[in-house]
Amino acid sequence: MLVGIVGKPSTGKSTFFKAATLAEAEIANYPFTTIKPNRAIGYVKIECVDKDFNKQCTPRMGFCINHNRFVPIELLDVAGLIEGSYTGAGLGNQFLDDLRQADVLIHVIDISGSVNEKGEAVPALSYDPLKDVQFLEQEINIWFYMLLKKGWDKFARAAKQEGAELFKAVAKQLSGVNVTEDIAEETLKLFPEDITSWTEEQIKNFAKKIREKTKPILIAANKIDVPGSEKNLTRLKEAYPHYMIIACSAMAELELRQKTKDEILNYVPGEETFIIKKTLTEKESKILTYIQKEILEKYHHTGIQNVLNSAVFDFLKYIAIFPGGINNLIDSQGRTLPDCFLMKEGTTALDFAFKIHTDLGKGFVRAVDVKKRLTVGKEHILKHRDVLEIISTK
Ligand SMILES: Nc1nc2c(ncn2[C@@H]2O[C@H](COP(=O)(O)OP(=O)(O)OP(=O)(O)O)[C@@H](O)[C@H]2O)c(=O)[nH]1
Ligand SMILES: [Mg+2]
Repeated sequence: MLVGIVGKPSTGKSTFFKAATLAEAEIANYPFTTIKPNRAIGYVKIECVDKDFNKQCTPRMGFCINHNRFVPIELLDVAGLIEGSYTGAGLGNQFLDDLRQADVLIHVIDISGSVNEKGEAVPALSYDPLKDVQFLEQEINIWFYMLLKKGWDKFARAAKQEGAELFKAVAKQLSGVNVTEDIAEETLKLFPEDITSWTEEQIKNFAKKIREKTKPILIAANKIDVPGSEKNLTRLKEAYPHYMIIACSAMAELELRQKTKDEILNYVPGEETFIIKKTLTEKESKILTYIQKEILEKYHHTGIQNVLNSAVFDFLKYIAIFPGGINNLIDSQGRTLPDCFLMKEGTTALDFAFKIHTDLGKGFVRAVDVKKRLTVGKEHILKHRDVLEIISTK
């Protein structure tokens, strides 16, 4: 699972990335601070199944705090994109190639309106952040359009050739951006059969539809800590009722995560409260009181964990499945419930067996729903937080 973080310069993409991963990333209030992409592990948070068995798990990857399991995902923070990047403005859009493998994009917007369209600092609330929603989508759509256009002659030939299947040619051309044959085929069905007759508008529309399926975008309305930002948030939600928009303060999350790492606080990402473990300086105390009053009490979280969870579970509709034995939840190295896999909704017991190991899939005999202690077959559809044992001949 790869989550791309995108947006115009200085909206807080690297701050978001750093808050979610605690990896090193340069942060500064001038545009194009990030040039080379940053890649690191972040986490989605789920209610761990260990508590259903009165146990404490020991994850192989990620971690578990108070029965909150943090399952690893990959995050990618890229350079800022400005309007017309595809024509070479700003850093151009070459770096979009870094996002080819992304499964979902988080569009970080500066909801406090303190950054203009070029990413330059301006007084808070002086720029209208609503203007940023469309341009970014368009830039990403144009990226897809340009990739499509590169293969257009091939498509036209495939369309004319007896027996050649157009959707295969389209999927091949766009395989680098995760377009599968299924996606190409279902999207082509929405357009006239003869692609040589398509207008530019239709090609652009096709690129947009394919982009929506392979790189869906949700919005992180960042810098909500800046006084007056709530009004912009309300306007944004009203203007884009069908978008997934989550308010956040990457700066607050970074502060809480870093202080927890330094053992000054106890804070579990995504929670509404934190515990102070050491005497604070006056400055630290002031910052934390602000975070408590202006963010946690108002919004119930800093939003960073919610954005990641929403991207994976609400938007991409993944579920988390744990392998485990009906009589034993411990692996050969003594770890309890060591693994947790993120799978697409609709995953069957057989899909899960293949995910763990091809041999398990090939030799599949039956599976056991460990929580319910029920035997299930190949076609059994799994649910979020299922624990499954696979019985296989191999
Ligand atoms: N008030 C506030 N400021 C923030 C927040 N997140 C980031 N910032 C500030 O916004 C500025 C830009 O942050 P970066 O994380 O470097 O932004 P970026 O989007 O990665 O910028 P580029 O790499 O240049 O595209 C810095 O001064 C940050 O401290 C936030 O949640 N609240
Ligand atoms: Mg950056």
